[in-house]
Amino acid sequence: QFAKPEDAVKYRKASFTVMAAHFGRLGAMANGRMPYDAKAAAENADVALTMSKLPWAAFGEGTDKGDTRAKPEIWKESAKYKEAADKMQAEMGKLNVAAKAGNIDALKVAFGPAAASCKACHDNFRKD
Ligand code: ASC
Repeated sequence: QFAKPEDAVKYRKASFTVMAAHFGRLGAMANGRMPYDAKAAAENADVALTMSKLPWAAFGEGTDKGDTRAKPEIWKESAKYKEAADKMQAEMGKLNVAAKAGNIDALKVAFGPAAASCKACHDNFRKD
């Protein structure tokens, strides 16, 4: 799937980076830092949801070192990691549904739990 472990690390970081950019725009709308735009919200939510599915295949053998903040717990507590990853994807799915409801209140309701699911994983599985 990846020619070298470094390629997998680069790939997963890229998918998180793209997800964060689009998730951040949803947050800006939800928190009033950016005008609410239903069409843009739906588009950003689609990208975020698609990206949320990608990083997990890139945590294979040999990808625990190099240019990464991934903690060893990802591999030592892999069931717990998978649970956190699944939770985030589920929240991103709910956020996607909310973004397509076409009203800012739905977006506001779904954004907090989605952000919390990002943070939960960072707290336990990412350095600094
Ligand atoms: C974001 C982003 C994250 C999460 C996290 C939530 O917008 O880039 O990693 O939200 O900060 O606490």
